[in-house]
Amino acid sequence: MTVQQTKAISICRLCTAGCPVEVTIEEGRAMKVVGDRASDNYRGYSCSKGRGLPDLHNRADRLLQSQKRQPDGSYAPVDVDVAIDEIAEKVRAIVDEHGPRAIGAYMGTRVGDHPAMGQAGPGFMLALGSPMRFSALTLDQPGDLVARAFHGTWMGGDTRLEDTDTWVLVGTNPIVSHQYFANNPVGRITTAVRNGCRLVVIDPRATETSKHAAIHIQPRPGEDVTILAGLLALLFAWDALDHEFVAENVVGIDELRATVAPYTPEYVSARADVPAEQLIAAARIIADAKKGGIFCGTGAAMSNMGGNLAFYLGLAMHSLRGWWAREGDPFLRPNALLPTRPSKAQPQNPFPVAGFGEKLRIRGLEGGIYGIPGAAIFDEILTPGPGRVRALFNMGGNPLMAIPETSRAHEALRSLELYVTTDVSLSNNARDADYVIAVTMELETAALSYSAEALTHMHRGMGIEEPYAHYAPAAVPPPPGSQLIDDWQLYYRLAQKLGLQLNVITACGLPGAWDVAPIVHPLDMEREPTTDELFEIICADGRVPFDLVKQHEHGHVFEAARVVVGPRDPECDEHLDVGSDFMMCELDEHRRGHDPSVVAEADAAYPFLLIPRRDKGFVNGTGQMVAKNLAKRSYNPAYLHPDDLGALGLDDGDVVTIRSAHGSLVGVVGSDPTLKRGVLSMSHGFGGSPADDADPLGRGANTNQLLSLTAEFDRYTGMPRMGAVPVSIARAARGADQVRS
Ligand SMILES: Nc1nc2c(c(=O)[nH]1)N[C@H]1C(S)=C(S)[C@@H](COP(=O)(O)OP(=O)(O)OC[C@H]3O[C@@H](n4cnc5c(=O)[nH]c(N)nc54)[C@H](O)[C@@H]3O)O[C@H]1N2
Ligand SMILES: Nc1nc2c(c(=O)[nH]1)N[C@H]1C(S)=C(S)[C@@H](COP(=O)(O)OP(=O)(O)OC[C@H]3O[C@@H](n4cnc5c(=O)[nH]c(N)nc54)[C@H](O)[C@@H]3O)O[C@H]1N2
Ligand code: SF4
Ligand SMILES: [Mo]
Repeated sequence: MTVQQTKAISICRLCTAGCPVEVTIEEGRAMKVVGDRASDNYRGYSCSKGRGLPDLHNRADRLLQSQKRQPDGSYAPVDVDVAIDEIAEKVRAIVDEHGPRAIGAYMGTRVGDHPAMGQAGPGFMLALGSPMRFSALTLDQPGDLVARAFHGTWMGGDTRLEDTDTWVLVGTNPIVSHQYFANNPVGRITTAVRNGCRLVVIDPRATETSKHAAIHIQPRPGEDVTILAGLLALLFAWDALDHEFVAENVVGIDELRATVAPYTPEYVSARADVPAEQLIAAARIIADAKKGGIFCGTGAAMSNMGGNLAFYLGLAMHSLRGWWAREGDPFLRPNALLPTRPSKAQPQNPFPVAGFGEKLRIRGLEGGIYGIPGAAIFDEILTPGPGRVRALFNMGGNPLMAIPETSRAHEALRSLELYVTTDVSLSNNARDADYVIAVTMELETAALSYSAEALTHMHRGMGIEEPYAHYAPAAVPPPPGSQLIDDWQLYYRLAQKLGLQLNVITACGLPGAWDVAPIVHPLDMEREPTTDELFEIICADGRVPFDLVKQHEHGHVFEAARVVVGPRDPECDEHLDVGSDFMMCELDEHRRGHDPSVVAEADAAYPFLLIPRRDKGFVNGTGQMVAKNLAKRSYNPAYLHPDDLGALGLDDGDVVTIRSAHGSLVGVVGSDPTLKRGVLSMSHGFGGSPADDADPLGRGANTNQLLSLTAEFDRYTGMPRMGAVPVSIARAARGADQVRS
């Protein structure tokens, strides 16, 4: 008997690329996923993670029912409505006694799975009146927002990669991460390079992306600021500025020139361990490029406490070279489902970074343009006194594993009066929760390209470049016998039970930058909307009517919605600032505070620098089983250069103890000839709970055990050092893989 197969179109939301996919379905189960060849914007592109969606959905440990922790620590199924009633009662009691600040939320990457979560999650917190909305954003690349605040924004946006002479990529590997050029990064980069674009890649590892580079600078980790300042110093020395653009739009030139001047090729070469000629050759490419771009990524952010200065110097390079899109150029990321924003060939002044957000009780941190520092979450839970966070809602993240200092995470989460999470398995993080609400997965719920589009506001270079939109209904039903809800329904129903009004806010800008008046749509709190009804409201003020979007099964680039960059307002008197006092002070301090003898001493105690990396098979803590199918192993190797392995007397696969000044882990080494010597490259998102036995060859190890939230952190975002972390590596004592981590 042949099993009948059907096909459906959906959108993969595992990463921010949002590729349209074709799902092959048998008996209600997703069996196969491929890129949708009928898509006009992605043209069949997908990656191994997306093609692994069936593995994710059909996983053996899939949660079919919500769970409640029992007094003995075990979990028992609970009816979801009963769970929501109980949670609402507990929230009410905590708010009555301690006020809304006692309720916190943490937003992670899986919030992107459900477009409505971007509204329902924060909307619930807003309605409660709690400012304690933490997110992974401040443990990622908050420097992007901070830098834009100090520099100002160009209202015309970026130039399209394919139209440029060069692109500089600092600590980002878009061919794997899809963070930039997301609708087929490998195809787009290959085409651009073939047409004459010369890539400059700065990365301690030879990556999938650096293969396409005209110049690959392979520095000591954590020296991005040094290198970028060195490149800028050369541009000044050669007078390679776009003088016309600078005269009209840019201030702070003299300050920047003076501050980068000491970053000579000799200084940069010695400090960052790169050949001076290579730096000069890279600067030559940049100086010669009439059109170009620069993107920084997590490599630059993790190693520089969020990367404020690295991202800022990147923007300064853009502005000195006049690389921004000009009048008549295509206006990238014009939005389709969201309202548009003005597109003019003119600058918008810098805007405040902080000083307007919630004051935190620890380390002098406060909220700002980046939200609330995620790095403060555990201390806000553990520090006694008024304002203490007593209940936490985890919205699609993994606070246990993704935030530095895992032992503190475990302690904090366990100390909560109420910890509620949504999840699709009883994950390491879920096993700290009082309630685990079992939710639908991507293919089981309707999809919309809205989340990818909204990212335009969050991070320069993300978002959808074309006026493209896509809606797809659920492709498969939830698993038989399950009782699942969509993540957003948890927050709608809680709001309903607590008598709160939820709103959808369609127009959104950046406070102080794109001052778009919010358009607020109150939801009907009597009758729960369907996901589609909610989408309709979310798209109510969009540029392309939702009905029209729905008519295009494969998604569509709406030609009529294309925008070109408009002219400058004659009365515009705003500027981009490349010499911000704060940033120049930090840049000066970056040089003055550097003492080679202190570095040498640290190198002697901890001879390797740990850096992060993304891998093909998983996104942070999601998809490890896809990775296993691809790589035939389920752990995250601690990659070292083969010569370093040799010098340590280690072989690929040996179990080692890795120590930093702050903690240790038991890991498994892997050989990686693409690495610079002295670098330990390891992915996060692996490992068990601190309550579990170490399992380096099974679940892998969690690099956040090696990090400290307090030793070094950014004064604004609180982001701690998460890259270029000094570590030592030694063969583990026998049986170390059996002991507790
Ligand atoms: N496959 C996959 N895709 C993902 C994710 C995933 O886990 N897996 N995660 C998603 C998320 S949450 C994010 S934020 C994005 C991140 O996207 P990216 O920032 O592009 O992340 P990576 O691909 O790790 O690229 C970072 C690069 O920085 C290099 N690096 C490390 N330290 C340094 C340093 O000190 N200086 C410099 N110059 N380079 C350094 C690393 O070797 C690595 O090649 O990716 C997203 N996409
Ligand atoms: N050491 C170190 N730490 C890092 C980083 C690093 O490079 N190094 N990167 C940082 C970055 S860039 C980011 S963005 C953060 C990511 O931080 P988070 O977003 O907090 O971490 P994730 O692992 O993505 O969390 C996703 C969790 O959701 C659950 N889950 C899986 N599938 C689903 C689903 O379909 N629905 C729901 N509701 N839940 C699901 C799983 O428990 C999974 O662990 O990590 C940060 N932490
Ligand atoms: S994981 Fe990202 S790049 Fe891969 S198919 Fe899904 S959306 Fe596309
Ligand atoms: Mo991220």
